Amino acid sequence: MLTLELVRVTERAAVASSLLRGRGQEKAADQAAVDAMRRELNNLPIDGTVVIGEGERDEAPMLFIGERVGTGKGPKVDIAVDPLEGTTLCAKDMPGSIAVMAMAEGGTLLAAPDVYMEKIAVGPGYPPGIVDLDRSPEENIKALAKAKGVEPKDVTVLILERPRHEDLIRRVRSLGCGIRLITDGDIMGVIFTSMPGETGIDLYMGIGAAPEGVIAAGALRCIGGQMQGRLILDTPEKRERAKKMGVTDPNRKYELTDLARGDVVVAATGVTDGALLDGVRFKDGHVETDTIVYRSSTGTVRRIKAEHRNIEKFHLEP
Ligand code: VTB
Repeated sequence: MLTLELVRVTERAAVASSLLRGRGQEKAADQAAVDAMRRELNNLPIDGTVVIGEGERDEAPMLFIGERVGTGKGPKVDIAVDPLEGTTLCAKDMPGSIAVMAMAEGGTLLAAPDVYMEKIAVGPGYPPGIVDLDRSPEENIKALAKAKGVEPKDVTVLILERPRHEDLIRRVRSLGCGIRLITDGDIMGVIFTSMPGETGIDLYMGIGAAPEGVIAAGALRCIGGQMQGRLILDTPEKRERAKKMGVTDPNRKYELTDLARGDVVVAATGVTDGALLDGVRFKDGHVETDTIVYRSSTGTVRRIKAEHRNIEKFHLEP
């Protein structure tokens, strides 16, 4: 039942932020998504705690880490939200921004601080441990190619386009691989590896944000891909912040099931058009949304195209 409820939450957040597509206002678009998501979350029959949110209590007025959401009458669950993933993509009306959240059994999602995380992810069907953060990019690509029965040059890697990845990109290219560079949105970047047939992506590598890593892990748990993550805690301040959130070993390499351990449901709705999801469309008399939902306990992936006619419920006034 809660699977569908979750879809409603990301749909509403997507519609709210889609009104600000292409307006160059990252903060306003994000705020619209946050407001809508929080309003809908608080209608759900859950006793939820935000473990991945908009920030720590003193920096985020809403959906802060530790905030209780839901009616309080229902299962104890962990909530991880990224109300508008890819705020810049939305502000520039570029492909790939989504409204996304994960819900899991209480205490089973890693409460990751908002720091960087080194990540590696591959889709399903490979032997366990096929790639590893402790091995070089070259070793990982060669191992993956061998398991896939292709040459390294036939492996396609997705990497965030950032100056910090210059060396990684050079090394991956030196094997002849194709690289899909994305400017933002590495939750979808990781998820893409789980559907190589649809997306053409075999491997995700590089450094993105840690909270996004946990949400992406939730989706991979459903399909059975592999992922590892390691927090980048390169200052005493970050180590302290992580420690307060329960991270005892700052160098720990997290496996997929350390990032998202229990039953987890992840829902993502397109805000702008993307490779996997269409953006929100305003039609005569109704609004259309496109959502994908992953449920780990059954491995079900649902695609939900919705036409919303009760649009007054969306609080569409700017
Ligand atoms: C990535 C990307 C996000 O943050 O996680 C990135 O997927 C990492 O941070 O969409 P930098 O932008 O500092 O490199 C986002 O771009 C925004 O949260």
